[in-house]
Amino acid sequence: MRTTAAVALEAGKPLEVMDVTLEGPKAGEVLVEIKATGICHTDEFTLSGADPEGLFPAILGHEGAGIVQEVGPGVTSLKPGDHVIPLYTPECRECDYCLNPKTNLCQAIRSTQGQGLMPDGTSRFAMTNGTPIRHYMGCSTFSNHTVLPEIALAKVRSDAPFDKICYIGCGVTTGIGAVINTGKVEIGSTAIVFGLGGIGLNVIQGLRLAGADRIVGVDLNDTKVEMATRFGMTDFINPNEVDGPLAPYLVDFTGGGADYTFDATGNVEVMRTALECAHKGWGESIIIGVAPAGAEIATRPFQLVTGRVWRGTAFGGARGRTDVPQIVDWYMDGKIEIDPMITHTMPLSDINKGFDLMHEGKSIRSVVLY
Ligand code: NAD
Ligand code: AHE
Ligand code: ZN
Repeated sequence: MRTTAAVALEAGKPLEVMDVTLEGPKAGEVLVEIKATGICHTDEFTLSGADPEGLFPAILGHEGAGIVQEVGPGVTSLKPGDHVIPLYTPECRECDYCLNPKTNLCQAIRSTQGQGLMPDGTSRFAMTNGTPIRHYMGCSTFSNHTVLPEIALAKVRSDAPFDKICYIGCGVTTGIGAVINTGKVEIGSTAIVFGLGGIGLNVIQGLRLAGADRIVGVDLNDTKVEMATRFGMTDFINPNEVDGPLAPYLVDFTGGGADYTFDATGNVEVMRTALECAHKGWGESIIIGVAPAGAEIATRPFQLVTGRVWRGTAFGGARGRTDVPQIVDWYMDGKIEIDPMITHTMPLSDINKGFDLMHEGKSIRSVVLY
């Protein structure tokens, strides 16, 4: 079939909206009509050329929601008409990783996914002249139609609005999951969140849900304060207004350091600060941000010897087919909020404006509506 997609032709160039060809679903695969997709900083990271796994031409996008159009042979858990959220972290429920309760990192299709290919090692997308186009994070939601493995789709209730629940495909689940699944934050905790964007705000909302007492937000951009406060931030620090090193300042500000700190910036210097302002003896620092190719984290080992813990989280530790439908229910039941964070919407033809708004620090989430 033909469909319309925003194609990343090369690193550092705007996306180009064009007709592409899409092969139908093979065994174990599903054709989905995407109805809405968010633009996450990770899409920008890959488009910029900073992603060691970045391949071009590719159809980016990994934060979508849509409707099943067709299923390939052997698909049993989905049927045409089902509402779904694509999962860049699939859940096969059979691999060693899925069977180990300590991780959500299903590895059933990770190697082909990282090469921008379907599990059989081929792409379903091509230019109209036949040039193959790579998939991205197994999702490629910047296309009106896409094909995914059955294990990479969460079936969700049909009364939930696509233009809001698409955000659960990455940002909402990542931020809330980092608190609930990865940090297992206790009631009464003190936390510091670095980066108050589409992910950091959901960390804040997760901390409020978990019953944290003090939620300190850190960002270079003062315009993020209003939204962060609305979601539960109790204190704000702009590092540009702090004299001297930030970590000791934050240790002092929190009366000895935070029980939990979160990096949602992707900056390795910030990650170091986040570790070093975690409380001596027990503070945990959780890396969410994705750092560019070649970047490395550093600290004095003494920081760990004296009890701080450095951890990371992908997709908030969530097992998508199991957890995502539940998070959709939380949204529909009013337990979590999404709508105010979707600051901009646009048609696919204007998708590059979404990237511009992100670069300018003017948006929290831009959502493309098909
Ligand atoms: P965003 O652009 O919406 O937000 C980033 C925020 O960080 C902005 O408010 C910006 O002002 C702030 N910031 C930048 N540099 C800073 C600094 N030095 N100090 C303090 N604040 C600073 O991005 P996002 O969509 O929220 O994504 C955040 C990060 O999380 C990205 O690196 C993204 O790739 C990553 N991410 C990771 C996962 C995962 O599963 N681990 C999932 C989604 C996104
Ligand atoms: N490809 C990059 C790493 C990118 C990365 O860390 N991706 C996160 C999700 S970011 C969503 O916005 C992730 O889940 N990683 C786990 C995985 O298996 O990819 C690189 O550095 O190579
Ligand atoms: Zn993302």
